Amino acid sequence: MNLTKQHIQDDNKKHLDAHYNSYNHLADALTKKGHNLELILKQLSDFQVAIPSWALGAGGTRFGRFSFYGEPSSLEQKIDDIGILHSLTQTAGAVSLHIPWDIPSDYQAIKEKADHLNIKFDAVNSNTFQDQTNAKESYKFGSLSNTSKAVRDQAIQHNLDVIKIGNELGSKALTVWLADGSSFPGQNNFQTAFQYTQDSLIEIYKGLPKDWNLLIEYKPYEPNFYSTVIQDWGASLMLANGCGDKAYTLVDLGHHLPNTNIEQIVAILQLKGKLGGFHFNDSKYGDDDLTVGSIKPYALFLIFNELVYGMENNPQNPDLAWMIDASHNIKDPLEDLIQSLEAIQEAYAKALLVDQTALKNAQLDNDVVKCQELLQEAYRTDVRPLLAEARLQTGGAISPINSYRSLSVRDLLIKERGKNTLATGL
Ligand code: LRH
Ligand code: MN
Ligand code: MN
Repeated sequence: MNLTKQHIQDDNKKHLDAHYNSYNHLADALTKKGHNLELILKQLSDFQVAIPSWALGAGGTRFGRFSFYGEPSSLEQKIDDIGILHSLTQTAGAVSLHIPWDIPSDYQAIKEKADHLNIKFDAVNSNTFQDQTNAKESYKFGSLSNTSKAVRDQAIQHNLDVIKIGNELGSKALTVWLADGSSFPGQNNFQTAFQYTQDSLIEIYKGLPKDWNLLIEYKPYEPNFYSTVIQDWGASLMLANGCGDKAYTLVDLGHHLPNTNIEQIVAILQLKGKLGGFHFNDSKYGDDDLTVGSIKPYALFLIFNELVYGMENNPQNPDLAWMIDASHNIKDPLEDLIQSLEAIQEAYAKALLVDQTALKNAQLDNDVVKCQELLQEAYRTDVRPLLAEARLQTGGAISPINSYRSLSVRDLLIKERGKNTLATGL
């Protein structure tokens, strides 16, 4: 379907008066407090988040999957869907592919399509947690950490193949997440498994093009429930350091044990120049992959507060690969992604409003109350008009969800693709 700038502009007309009412009010208050609105609007417009190719269909649980009509059934259609998201939000200017779920059949055509929609190819994700059809070796007992050299070699080769695919598309990073671990005590030798993983990652690292990064994701449990080889940021950082300068830790918000202080992890990794990427989602219990900001928006703000501090004070840390890693069973996946993108921008905008100088001074004075007030002053600001203005200025929708609905995007997709489509992936 062709969602043009004109469609969006026409739909914006209904919201313009209300928007300017609230924006002018907010702009006035923020300017009086000394904020540079032009700069904040630019920072918001520049902040682009990759959409994973597997989030565009309705996800499932291990108990069932309920299809959402009009889902994309090819990579081309997935890129089209990201184009829709990007037109409305102006924040989804990248795609992150999972291989082999989304191997392009025609590279030139895919590149042209993405280019036309202003979408870049961000980090590519390898997959050694599922057996692929016709694969010689099985990953049932691990991949890069497997006790069998043949399995490890197959997994290493897969990662090298993924780099090749990403390179053709213009990606600059490989994300490795391993399901490797054990479900029962005694099943694995922890030391051997870790050492094999390090050795395998070094082989993959050697195959990285010069300007590429290796992003190593950690997760404490699932699908293994006794031990996971790369269980936490410490394990990931050790492995990254063992590989070299171009290897970094990737933080997925859902990959922590309850109550972990994620903002502190983020801060220290940036200090050490080792935070490479970020997967956004939200969770109540585990790796729930719920809509960003739907459960713990204040925690997200505190994380962004550290990210903003790091982006301003840690030149030793590279630009981060931002990606949404959420997947749904019950919502329209596009509406869900719009909500996630909005929550990310909201947390980012609030973090940009934190008065860093005043905070530093309050910290020096050990004025604990003032420190909290400064953070909460920013957090309590309703920044939504700022996000809307940033979108409006770049041709997006004042209210992406409302425009998505009033322009009947899903109905048009169903008309085009039919009811019984099934996306690849999760
Ligand atoms: C693992 C994970 C990882 C995978 C994705 C599908 O839980 O977060 O990033 O690639 O989910
Ligand atoms: Mn992830
Ligand atoms: Mn996950």
